[in-house]
Amino acid sequence: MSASLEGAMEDLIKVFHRYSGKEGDKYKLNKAELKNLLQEELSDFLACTSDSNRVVEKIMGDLDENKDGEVDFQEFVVLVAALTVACNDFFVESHEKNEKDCECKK
Ligand SMILES: [Ca+2]
Ligand SMILES: [Ca+2]
Repeated sequence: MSASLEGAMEDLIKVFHRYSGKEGDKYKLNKAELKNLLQEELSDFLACTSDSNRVVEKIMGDLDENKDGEVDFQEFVVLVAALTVACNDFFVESHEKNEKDCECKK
């Protein structure tokens, strides 16, 4: 699998529409669709939280900038960007930790 930004952007769009098209407005995620997307696509992320319903409520409230009760693509991208930043922090952190571990073994 090659990692390309273009491919990642395309995937992002495809994933959004796969879930947004299930109910109601085809171009927006309602709460059920958002929950479905989070469970299917970000299961590890939801797995570390004990109360997934509350997390979905919280994410929904945080994301829904224009308060129409649904998450459009623009609002969704904000979530993905925030999660990506969080993942990057984790990546950098564990990378640095690994390097330290290597030094200790020398
Ligand atoms: Ca929808
Ligand atoms: Ca909205």
